[in-house]
Amino acid sequence: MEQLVQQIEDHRREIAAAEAATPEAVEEFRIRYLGTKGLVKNIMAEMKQVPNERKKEFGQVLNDFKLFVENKYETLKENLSGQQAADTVSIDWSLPGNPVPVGTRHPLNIVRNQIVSIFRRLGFAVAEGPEIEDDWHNFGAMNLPEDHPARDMQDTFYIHQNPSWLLRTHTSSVQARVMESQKPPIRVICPGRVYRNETISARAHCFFHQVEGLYIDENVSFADLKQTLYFFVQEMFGKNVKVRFRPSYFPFTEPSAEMDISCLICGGSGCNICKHTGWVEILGSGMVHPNVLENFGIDSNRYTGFAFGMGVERITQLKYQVNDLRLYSQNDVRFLKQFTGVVG
Ligand code: 2NM
Repeated sequence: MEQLVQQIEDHRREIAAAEAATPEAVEEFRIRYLGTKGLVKNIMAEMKQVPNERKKEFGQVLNDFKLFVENKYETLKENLSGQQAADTVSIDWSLPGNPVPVGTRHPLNIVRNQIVSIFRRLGFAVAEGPEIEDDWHNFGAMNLPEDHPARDMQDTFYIHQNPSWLLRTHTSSVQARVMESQKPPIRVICPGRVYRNETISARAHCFFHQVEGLYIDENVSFADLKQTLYFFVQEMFGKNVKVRFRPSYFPFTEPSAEMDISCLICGGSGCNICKHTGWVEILGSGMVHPNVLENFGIDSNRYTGFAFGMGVERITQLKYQVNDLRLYSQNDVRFLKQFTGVVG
């Protein structure tokens, strides 16, 4: 009998360490230890070899062992169903994922990129500069006299702490910095935000976006200006659009011209957008004033250049019929999402 008790102890250790990860393994455990031909039944059959006076004592050991094996079996079953619940209830791997909302490019950035890419194809490089400028780069170097109305507090934002600093009113200040640091030939475009002190309405804002261009070399003529800007308009608005130049005035160019295109809405027959003229203004341009060139030590007898400036809001309005400037900065998704998928 001592031998039998020892055997039971060995089995106990083996069973305590048993694991079952699948329903099949749990069933195998049941058959092996608790089945009709299983270990527990076999050991019980040994009872007849135990002397009568020790049968009661051995019966206790056997009973204990049987309960132990049954408990183990229940534990293995419970572990298995807990694991299955975790697998099936909390995560359904077949469900689609939560969509992450993706933003869209801002219409002004789309159009800015389109403008920039057209001029880059013509060999223009992109130049950028600071939005907080000094008087010289924004006004002085651009041939604006001290008493020019654009310098007035009403039109320009000056920095309170030091009024020799201001928010640039055009990106010509970037071109000033290019002329300061590079020698001709110069061929740059300057996209960026500019600031003007205006009352906010559907037609005016205290800031807007510009792309200005500058081309300086020997023998640059007004014909180059016209052909370059005509190419730009055809790429931007299509081959059927007509253009015209009207004489104008800017302190930094001489001669100066404003460029109109035939109205995209009515095709030239007259509508509200073109105020029944058939034409809409899109940019200002001119031959760089000799004073501007000389301000940067560029010999105006040897070099000539043309320059132009356009408002990105204006081009976007014409291209996408945006009729209220405020829409550009109100962050209204109903407006912005209309440009989903527009390339630029
Ligand atoms: C415009 C119209 C005409 C312009 C001139 C210059 C520079 F740097 F050459 F002096 N930059 N941009 C210019 C000329 C800008 O905007 C309506």
